[in-house]
Amino acid sequence: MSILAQIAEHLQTGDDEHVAELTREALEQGLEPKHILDTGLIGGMTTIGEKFKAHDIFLPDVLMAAKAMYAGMEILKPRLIAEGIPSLGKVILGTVQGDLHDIGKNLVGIMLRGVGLEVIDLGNDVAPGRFVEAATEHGAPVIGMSALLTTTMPAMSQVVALVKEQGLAGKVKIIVGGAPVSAEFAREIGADAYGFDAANAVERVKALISEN
Ligand code: B1M
Repeated sequence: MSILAQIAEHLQTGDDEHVAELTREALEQGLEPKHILDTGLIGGMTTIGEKFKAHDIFLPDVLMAAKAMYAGMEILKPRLIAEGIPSLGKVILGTVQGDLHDIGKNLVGIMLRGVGLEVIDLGNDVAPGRFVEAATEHGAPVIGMSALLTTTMPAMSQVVALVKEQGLAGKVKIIVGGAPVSAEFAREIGADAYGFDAANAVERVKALISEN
């Protein structure tokens, strides 16, 4: 098995120590950092996303894989930064105001980072204006919001309204998700997309960025 296939394999079992060790070894063998990232780390994470989507694995498996991915990325980071690998795009992410649930939002963030997107994570309990400010400050084309409470879902429509008020509609696209959120709700409030799970969120965000 090639060293990159081994990295992908160990990432899927959440073996962060081996992922770090093999990533270091791959660099020593002269492999390109971007090739190690795309084929080894992102390759492994993509399989994790597919398995999670198919319900073949569960949340703890994804979190373990994410930890292993970070271990490999830590080794590659100095080389990737030095070589100036461009990000696929920026996404502002957060859980809406009044809502402290952040597990799903963090999973979405991990999966987005896994495909090479730059995620600016504002955390949880994020005020509507903060999402819009951050999008302007970072020049991000996408805002992603998560809500787990029916009582906090209206905060999502406040962000959509603010984006329109500030003349950013079309330039800044909005994706919403979370257990009580539906595609119908997303349409009703004028959001650009709805993600039903983390893997679907990745597909939808990539589509929104390519539309811009
Ligand atoms: Co709370 N809670 N909780 N809770 N909690 C729920 C959501 C609830 C459904 C439980 C229940 O009653 N059956 C209920 C909400 C009822 C409702 O409004 N309809 C509830 C309640 C009532 C509350 C409190 C009010 C309880 C209280 O204090 N009386 C309180 C509110 C606090 C607050 O936020 N202000 C509260 C508190 C908490 C804890 C702090 C204890 C904890 C959160 C810890 C944390 O997040 N750090 C907690 C938890 C863990 C849950 C449950 C059990 C699990 C949520 C979770 O993490 N799921 C939840 C019951 C449930 O959902 N079954 C419940 C796993 C996670 C991976 O899934 O977040 O859905 P999820 O994310 C998915 C998708 O939704 C999607 O992708 C993810 C991966 O597939 N997704 C997106 C999420 N965000 C997305 C964004 C996207 C796209 C997709 O685009 C940007």
